[in-house]
Amino acid sequence: PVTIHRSDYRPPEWQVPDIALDFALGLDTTRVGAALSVVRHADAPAPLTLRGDGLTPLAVRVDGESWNDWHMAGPDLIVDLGDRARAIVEVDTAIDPTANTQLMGLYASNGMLCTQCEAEGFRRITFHPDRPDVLSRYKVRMAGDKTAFPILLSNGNCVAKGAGDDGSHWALWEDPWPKPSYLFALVAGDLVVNRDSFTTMSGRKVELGIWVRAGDEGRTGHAMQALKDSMAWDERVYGREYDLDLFNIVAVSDFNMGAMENKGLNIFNTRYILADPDTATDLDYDGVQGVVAHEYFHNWSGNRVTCRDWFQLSLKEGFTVYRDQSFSADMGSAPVKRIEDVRLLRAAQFPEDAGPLAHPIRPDSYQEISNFYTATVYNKGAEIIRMMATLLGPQRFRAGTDLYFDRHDGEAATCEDFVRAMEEGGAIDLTQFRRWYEQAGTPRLKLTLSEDQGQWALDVVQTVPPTPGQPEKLPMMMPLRIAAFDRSGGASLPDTLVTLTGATQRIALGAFDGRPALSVNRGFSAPVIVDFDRAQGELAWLAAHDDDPFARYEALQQLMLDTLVAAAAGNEVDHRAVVDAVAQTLRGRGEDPAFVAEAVLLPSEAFIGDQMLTVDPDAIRRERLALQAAIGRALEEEWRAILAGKAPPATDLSPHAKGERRLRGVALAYLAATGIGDIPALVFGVFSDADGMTERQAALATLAHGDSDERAHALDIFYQRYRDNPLVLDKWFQVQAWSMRPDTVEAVRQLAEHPDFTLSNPNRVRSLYGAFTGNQAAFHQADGAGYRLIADLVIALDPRNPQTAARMIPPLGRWKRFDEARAAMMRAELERILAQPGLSRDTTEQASKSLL
Ligand code: BAL
Ligand code: ZN
Repeated sequence: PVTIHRSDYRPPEWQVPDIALDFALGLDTTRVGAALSVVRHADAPAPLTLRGDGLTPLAVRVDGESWNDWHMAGPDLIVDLGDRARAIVEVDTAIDPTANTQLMGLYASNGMLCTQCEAEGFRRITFHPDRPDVLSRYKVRMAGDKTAFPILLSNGNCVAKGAGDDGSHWALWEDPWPKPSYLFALVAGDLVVNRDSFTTMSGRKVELGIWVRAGDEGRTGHAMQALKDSMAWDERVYGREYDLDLFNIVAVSDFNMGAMENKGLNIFNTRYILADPDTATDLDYDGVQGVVAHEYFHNWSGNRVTCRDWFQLSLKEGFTVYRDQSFSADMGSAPVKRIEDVRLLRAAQFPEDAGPLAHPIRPDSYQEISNFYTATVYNKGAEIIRMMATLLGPQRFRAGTDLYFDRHDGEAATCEDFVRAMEEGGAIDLTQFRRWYEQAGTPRLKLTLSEDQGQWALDVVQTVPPTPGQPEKLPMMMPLRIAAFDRSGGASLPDTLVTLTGATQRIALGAFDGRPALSVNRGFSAPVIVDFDRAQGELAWLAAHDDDPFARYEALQQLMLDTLVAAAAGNEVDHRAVVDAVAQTLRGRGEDPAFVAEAVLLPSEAFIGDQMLTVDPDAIRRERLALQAAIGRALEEEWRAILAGKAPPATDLSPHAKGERRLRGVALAYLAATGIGDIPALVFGVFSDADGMTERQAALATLAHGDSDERAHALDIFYQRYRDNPLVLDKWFQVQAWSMRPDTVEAVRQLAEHPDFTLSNPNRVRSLYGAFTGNQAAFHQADGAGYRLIADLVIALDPRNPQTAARMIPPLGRWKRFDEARAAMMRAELERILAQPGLSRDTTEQASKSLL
């Protein structure tokens, strides 16, 4: 495969200010007529290169005349326009949406037609430059059978419609805002709508529509509320108003991503639209709210200001994730949201940064851009924006974003443009900070406390580990929030923001009678790993007393982590300090049960593994279960008391009610770990009595770990009740793939043969195999059966859907972190994948890089 380098960027030789598209819609054949008005930007005559993927030009015309001066260069169409400076270039093509199993371009899903064009799907619809720095105004005419496709939608506004005599009808849509081709969208199908409206801050009324299949409209209320809340929030917090009179969302069940921010016509995975208390958990509700917000916020951070090239992807994604995180924090509990965001970063991004696929948030090269929709570009990208916001403070950050939006409105911008706007708007020098865009790898801060004549100081040594292609690193600039407490009640150093810049730095803390309890990286102010030796007593004290909730959470997690890592390494450990700290934290549950639920949750098996030189999945599982059982037994009365109270009604989505349900789920898990005889019946009781999916799923997942009769019974009841609801059936597959039972590999293999399993639905694939790769001990089963299972999946899925197949590879790429026997088996599976003939570019890139 060809490697594309960021340094090779050249401005486009031709711009396309206007495009008219004409679709004759059909599920098996859709004919596409494209008329591109092209304007030369190169000084000298240059041929027009139109990118294609699997297309054949049926006719080419220039300025209305049939044209022969064209040829194909691989998949692309090269049109020789002589010395013309502008022209109307028309190309006719035909595509088969039903055969499009990649779900990129125009495809059929459950009888409807829809599109996904980011990053390079538009070239699967028609020939086009298909690069984000070519922005056009679109006119889209579509015609099709009125019965099959009663609803016809595209970007912008519907300006005309009509019907033919033959049962067909048509619609003409115009989008006044120039946009790159990746934001084009079209939907045709039999859909119903939940309509509402929003009045913008300047008094304009915007029609809102959420389109779903008949029967699903009753589950769109939460998404609609989230949309209106997002529109109001972006006005209030960023001063950004919506810019069309219509905003449509369509939900489709076959979708590679979570959702897509097409201008005025967002297309969503049903998973992030549909929710009601019977079928969606509180986390599902939060997911809907967060993703609706994310896609809406893209209207400014992504659409009005787009990316110059795909290397700049984090310009829109990192910033938009930061915006959706801030929105969700404002809508619910900010500390809990921060804990969730950091947990995700550590689960998905830190391992990526430490492995063979590590890349900076602005990569330098790629073979297939779809492989770069990563936790690094998205979530670490969001942390980089958050650090700038922290360094600047709210007012100066807002001045920076105002400048960015105003200066680059209507443009295709770069990450550098964003940083420069922050520098100018926020009056700060970010020269060194730019390294965050250049260097991959998670920085480590080694901390030591020292004392001289009663004055205490903190020494920080910063290192950034080598990553592929980047052996040497320079220190990063970062905001580090700290505080120091005198445990005996003396004066403290209050919350202080320190800007780190050096490889070594000394921070004066002031005078303390004895070693202070140091609260460090408060609020997770920098996305780094902190190495700091602290005694159990100090961590327990911070877990109880730190005034920063995130730091309290971190202290308890560190206490648990130290215990678990020591135990997994074969050391004798005492569980008492952790039990006492959990008991202490539980006492505060009345005020903020969601925070308490997060804080008392044991670190994941994967995160424990990340702390070890060589990951030992079996020892980690054993020791984590042992600690869970110890906490379960020691605090049995408390857990039972939590469950004895009545659960809040599932319709109550207040943060407190959600927190109570979350804590009840944690209590179920702790009690189940004890192995006490009546627990399966108790959990089954919760399952049966549940009035909503949060409790029902928590109980089912708890039972799924064991081998009680109640397990089989609950799985059967759940299946029978929800077999016709795809999103809920996904959960049925998921809880079984998460199971800690020793036969999970075999169970997953059998579930893949279940009549309800299909490779054609990405949600179903992720619910079984994605959940399985997150089950560390099962995926890393010592005989390598888990690795074989995933490699078999990748091989079967790649010809059908390379994007989703390639996303399953990174877990196999972590082989360096495991013992030699496992590493050899993981490598062998990567090699087996690479030996397949006709492997996609997506999978080839991921598998070959994973071997390095
Ligand atoms: N732009 C791809 C989907 C998303 O990040 O919103
Ligand atoms: Zn996005």
